[in-house]
Amino acid sequence: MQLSKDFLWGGATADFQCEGGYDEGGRGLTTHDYETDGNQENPRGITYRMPDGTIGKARSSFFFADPLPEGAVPCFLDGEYYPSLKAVDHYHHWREDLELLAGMGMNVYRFSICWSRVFPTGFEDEPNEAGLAFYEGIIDYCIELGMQPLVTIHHDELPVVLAEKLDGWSSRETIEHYLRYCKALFERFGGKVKYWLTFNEINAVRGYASCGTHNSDNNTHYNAVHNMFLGSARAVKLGHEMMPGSMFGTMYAFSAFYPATCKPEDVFAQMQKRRQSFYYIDTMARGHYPAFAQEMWREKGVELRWEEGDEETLAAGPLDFVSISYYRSNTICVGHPRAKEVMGGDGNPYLPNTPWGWPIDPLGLRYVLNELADRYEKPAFVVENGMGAIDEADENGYVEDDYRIEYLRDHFKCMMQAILEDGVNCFGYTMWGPFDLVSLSTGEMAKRYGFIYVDMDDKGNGTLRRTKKKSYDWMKHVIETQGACLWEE
Ligand code: BGP
Repeated sequence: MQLSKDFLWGGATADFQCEGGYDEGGRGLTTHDYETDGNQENPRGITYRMPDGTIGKARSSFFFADPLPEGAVPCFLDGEYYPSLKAVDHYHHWREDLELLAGMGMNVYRFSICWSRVFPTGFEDEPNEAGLAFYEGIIDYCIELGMQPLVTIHHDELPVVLAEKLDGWSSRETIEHYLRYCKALFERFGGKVKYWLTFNEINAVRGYASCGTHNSDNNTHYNAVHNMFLGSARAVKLGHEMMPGSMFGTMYAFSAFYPATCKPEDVFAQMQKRRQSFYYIDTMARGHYPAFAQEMWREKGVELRWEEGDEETLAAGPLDFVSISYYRSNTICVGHPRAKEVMGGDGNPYLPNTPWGWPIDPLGLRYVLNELADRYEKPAFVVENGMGAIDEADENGYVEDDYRIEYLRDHFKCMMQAILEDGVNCFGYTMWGPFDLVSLSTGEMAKRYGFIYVDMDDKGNGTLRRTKKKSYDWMKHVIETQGACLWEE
């Protein structure tokens, strides 16, 4: 069992989880800057001030975001820690970080561009040259080191000024600003970047941090996402016109869902649960809403603000490939409180969990890759996968991360079986967080994914020294042998 030489192996990051440098190079604030740290017990929050001066914090953990109260303005509060401001200081370590990745033999690097580094408020007519130059440095160095850049245009964040003035993706006007941003990227990086992702985890975004909306109710959410669909379709069309040969995807958080029992009602509930998230990628991959959307809007009390021409816009920019994150699987049963919501479900008694309670299910990756291939008949790319674990580094910064090796080995084998035995056209894999970075859901550093250890704790203390973990050399060998070594272990 061996993958072809042109299979793309790499790592994936997001700007606000690794860059830092929030006030350098003319960067404007981005919505995640206002997110505090947290942990498994205490959710992250967006801190805000009310017109009468009172302060508060709204839970911001991704899909489970709470609304900001009417009149609340996000702000920084004394005594709180905001991990994105410094993150792991990739802004000053990017050369070293890229060299370490290339040292493993990686031939692709997925990273996101911070919108507010390029358009600090989101409203400027012209891009910020220092922002473009920063990313050009990364792209050029990737190419020099033999890694294709894979760019996420919008990784769950907006310039704060734009979020405040327009209520983020609630407004149709945001689409125009997004397209001006896309155009600036295509103009500058066309010819150097072939693979683009218009949005990250489109089925998991909700609320202020990821959509820039103060509300997070269904009506706000589904209308905001409708605007994102339109923005994506127009970006794909524009990208194809400006950069012939370019390939566009959107990242879809693809947890497997299993019926909790073989009771027909549970199996049916599982199908309905799957549709909650297929809704997003069905629309973007096929260029039109699925038939079940009507009933979903009715059930959720959504009044979709259609405008003339929307149908044609969606149809004109379907995705070229489908990219997924895969971390875990869940089970669902009829009557489950989250049976009709995109995220949430129960664990699985047949599977072990990570320390963060995420079920470890390698076969689930093979399952979802097949599901994806059957449903869309488009090339697939696994752009996130990995294991958040507690790493104990010795005095030299070395970590014996056998648990990570085991997790990845089992997932790689299932991915290879999907490709080589089931015939799935999956052309790449980028592991999440190849060097340790800030966790999105909890804001911790303690939840580490990397092949490379970064000496920093949950509050930003540490030398920021980068050291190779045991998994680094293991991964290098996997890439060298195109996965063949996995079958000899
Ligand atoms: C995805 C996001 C990433 C990322 C990853 C791991 O949802 O696209 O930004 O962080 O999940 O999640 P976490 O950091 O919460 O462990």
